[in-house]
Amino acid sequence: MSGETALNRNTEKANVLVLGPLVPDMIEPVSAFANPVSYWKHNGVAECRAACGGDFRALVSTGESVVAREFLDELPLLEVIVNYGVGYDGIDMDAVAERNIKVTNTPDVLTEDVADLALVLAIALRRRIIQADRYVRDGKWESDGMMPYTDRFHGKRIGIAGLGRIGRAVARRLEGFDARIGYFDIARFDVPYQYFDNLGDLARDSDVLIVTMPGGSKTRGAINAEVLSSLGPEGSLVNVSRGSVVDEPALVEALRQGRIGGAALDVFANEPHVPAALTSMPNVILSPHTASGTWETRNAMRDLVVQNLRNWLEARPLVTPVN
Ligand code: 8YV
Repeated sequence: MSGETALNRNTEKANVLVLGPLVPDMIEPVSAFANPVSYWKHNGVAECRAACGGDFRALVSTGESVVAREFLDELPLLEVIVNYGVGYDGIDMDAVAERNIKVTNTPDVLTEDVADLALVLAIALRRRIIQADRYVRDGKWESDGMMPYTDRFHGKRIGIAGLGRIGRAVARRLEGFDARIGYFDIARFDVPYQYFDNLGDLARDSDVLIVTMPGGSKTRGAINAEVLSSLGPEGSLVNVSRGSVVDEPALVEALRQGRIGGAALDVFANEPHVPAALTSMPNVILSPHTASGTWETRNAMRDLVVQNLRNWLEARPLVTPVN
């Protein structure tokens, strides 16, 4: 009997199915009050159920998990989904509502790290930091002399698509760069930034368009061919939200045809798959969905997941419910 199986035979604790893998030390704190079963170590739900000898009351998912109706059908006793991530667009919320399942996420704790990475990507793209590093390593500095000039970042027109928590944290940072900030959202807010009621106009008025809107059916493909053309051949796209928000084939085409200047992407439509065309483009920076991936933030996310789970199992109010 494996260690996990032996642990999970403790029938006094609730069985928790953990999708992932998550942070390495997620399982240990959960083991203190529940029976976690690592989905990725088994072959399907039936095998997980066999490992702990019972059904699951709780599910831990990630920002990338797809929790479809059919999957929920396999978990008839499920009461709560504790998501390790702020975005829960992979969860079928209609199916969740029909089953009266509660969902929690991890807002706030990751906001500042995601905003940091958005700025890092934007500046790296404009100032060609990746190329500069390669220039030195390849000995070009010595052989060819000065590297070609790059584009300025500070003082530029920056468009923020989605002024939620992360969008606002991006805007706060941009104030320090004397940026002219514009934003699009479904509502206008009382903020000192210019409001655009559509993405095309925002893109047209931006040197850099930073995407921070949530994923899901309402925003799918929102950054389409038309928006990209509006951004223009000198414009840069940065995406730290969800791959689904950008029409990826349209982005590849826009880059190929020079209809936009470049893109820095932390998220993709079909992770971890990245379209081959993007990997060969010099004006593209690729990052493996790592915006919240610092020890500090991931530990805080883990703690929030553990607290939500614990509260649920002890019938106390959830810390960060979304429904
Ligand atoms: C992931 C994210 O959750 O918060 C989100 O919505 O996409 C990320 O923080 C993270 O990669 C862990 O899976």
